[in-house]
Amino acid sequence: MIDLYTAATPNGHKVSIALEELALPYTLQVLDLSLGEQKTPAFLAINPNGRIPAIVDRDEGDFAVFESGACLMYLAEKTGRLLPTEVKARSRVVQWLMFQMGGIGPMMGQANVFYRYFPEKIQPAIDRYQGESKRLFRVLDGHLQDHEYLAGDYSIADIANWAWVRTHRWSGVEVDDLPHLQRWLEAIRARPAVQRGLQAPPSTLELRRDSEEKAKEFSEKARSMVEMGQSKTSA
Ligand SMILES: N[C@@H](CCC(=O)N[C@@H](CS)C(=O)NCC(=O)O)C(=O)O
Repeated sequence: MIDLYTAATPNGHKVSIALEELALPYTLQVLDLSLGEQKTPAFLAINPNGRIPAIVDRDEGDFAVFESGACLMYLAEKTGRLLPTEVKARSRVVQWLMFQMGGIGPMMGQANVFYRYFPEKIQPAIDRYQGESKRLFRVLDGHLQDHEYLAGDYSIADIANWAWVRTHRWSGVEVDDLPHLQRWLEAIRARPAVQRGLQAPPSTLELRRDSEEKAKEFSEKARSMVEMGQSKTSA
């Protein structure tokens, strides 16, 4: 059995989607990030970086894994699925996984901070992170023009990128002019395991439907989390 320490965020959903796709049994340990539950000594013993997601594999001597990309690779390797073993095929998946970990995630994350959470609107910072997110979306769109998935068959690279790109409206970045990216977003959204993973735990904010008021409430909670993360003593 695997314990998944998580919250309803793109990084958290990457791992719950992978667990669902791989049909691995798991328990859900939902942390309230606005209360700082990711900074408790008990959780820091699992992830010294004090962030979700992390997993603990109870069948492997309580082996702990942090960083969502590392969690995806661990689960794929444990089951022999969603990550090929042949050297070049594996490298292609890892390349697109790293593209998300080093590009899409950080850029969209900072777009959210400056566009949604910061009380001051610093327009050059908003433009920088939204612009860089859009540039990365164009890279995905160009690649998906002649590839069904990012790297051969559906893989952890698709799961990682999809969990972030699907939240593009929250970052204030549109994809109307990116038809191949839209096709891929819809194809992955239609997978039953993806739908189940998104319920673990359910998104607090449904990006297509929620009211401005709910978005504001969510942003305020996220802002206090960002401020807490800036404290010098924080993990
Ligand atoms: N690179 C890390 C990023 C993890 C991360 O930023 N997690 C966020 C939620 S998506 C978090 O735990 N935030 C709480 C905090 O900043 O204290 C990963 O991919 O696992």
